[in-house]
Amino acid sequence: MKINRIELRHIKMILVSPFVTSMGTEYDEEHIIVRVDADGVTGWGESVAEGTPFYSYETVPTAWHILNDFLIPSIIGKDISSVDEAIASYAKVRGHMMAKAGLEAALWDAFAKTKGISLSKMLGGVRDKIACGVSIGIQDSVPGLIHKVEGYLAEGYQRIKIKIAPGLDMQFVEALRREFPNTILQVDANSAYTLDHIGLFKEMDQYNLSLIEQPLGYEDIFDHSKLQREIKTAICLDESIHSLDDTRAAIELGSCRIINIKPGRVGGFTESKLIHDYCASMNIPVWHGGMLESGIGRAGNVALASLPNFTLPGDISASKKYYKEDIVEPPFTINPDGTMDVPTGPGIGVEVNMKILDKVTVRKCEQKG
Ligand code: OSB
Ligand code: MG
Repeated sequence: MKINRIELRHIKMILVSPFVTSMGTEYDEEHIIVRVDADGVTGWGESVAEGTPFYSYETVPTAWHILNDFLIPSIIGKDISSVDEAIASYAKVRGHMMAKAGLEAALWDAFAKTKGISLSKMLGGVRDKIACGVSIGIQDSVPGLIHKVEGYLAEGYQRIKIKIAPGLDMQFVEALRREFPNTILQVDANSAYTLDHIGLFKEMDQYNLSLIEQPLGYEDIFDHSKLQREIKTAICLDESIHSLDDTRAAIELGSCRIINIKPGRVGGFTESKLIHDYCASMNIPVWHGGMLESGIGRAGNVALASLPNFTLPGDISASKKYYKEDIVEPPFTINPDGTMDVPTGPGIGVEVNMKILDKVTVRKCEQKG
């Protein structure tokens, strides 16, 4: 596949409601859309680097730089026979997982379209529907949160995740468990706590949460092993896991019993699959995280989540949970049973609406081979 042209678009999309976490409040989402034109097909990917370095050190400008100055030059104009070959050509670039993942996603889409198969099939997916959950930001009040949860459960979502931060935790967890005794509940701290909070997490054990996501340091693996030994509830790592090696360290140290896979955080679908397969071999369930993606990134997430060991509902929700207008057609919706259909058409299986994409594009650039 000759890589003829690669285009980057810095996009900015307004969220339907502000997303509050221990890291701050997001009103809109900035990402990079990667378009690869190769041998008559067009592949699309999304780099989930954000406008701020609060979840990850990467930002839209750092990913833009790494893509333009290192990743794209290593493949532009070349004839590439596989995604692995592309990855090998930029393997010496350290880190910058979100930049890499955006380009890799566009290449996977292009290769799947060349073969005329869906991205799900190309990645080894086995499901035609995936289980969906929602991630709810920190709310102003307990009644406000309960109201939101009622709405999502009525739509069919199979599990509820809430964001927590010190002082904004037990009251929400306790109320949700009381109101919704049988709902699958989990919390995400985005690294807002330390080992000084062991008592609080022990207290949380009584609420039968399915997991506690990333309670401690954003690169920590060791302290999480100490916390996991002290509590019954499963810890799930998000921020700390950037590779298969991190995953092995976390599992072997007993730092968590569940892994959140986000292709952007681990450098792409290829590393995601390695982590997925390793976790399957260790009886560690995985689920698909989210980064408030547009429909392009979401399509890739849905395809990856169709692999067999994604046994827990993911942070993959309907387009309308995030944005009034998505940049793909059809937008992603959920079924009454809280599942989402995995697209079956070639590649990502959804069309990009160029009019809406143009509307959300802040700047663009291209390289030609
Ligand atoms: O920690 O999982 C996270 C969004 C942005 C950055 C980090 C996280 C999140 C979410 C939202 O929780 C998940 C989604 O896309 O629905
Ligand atoms: Mg998280």
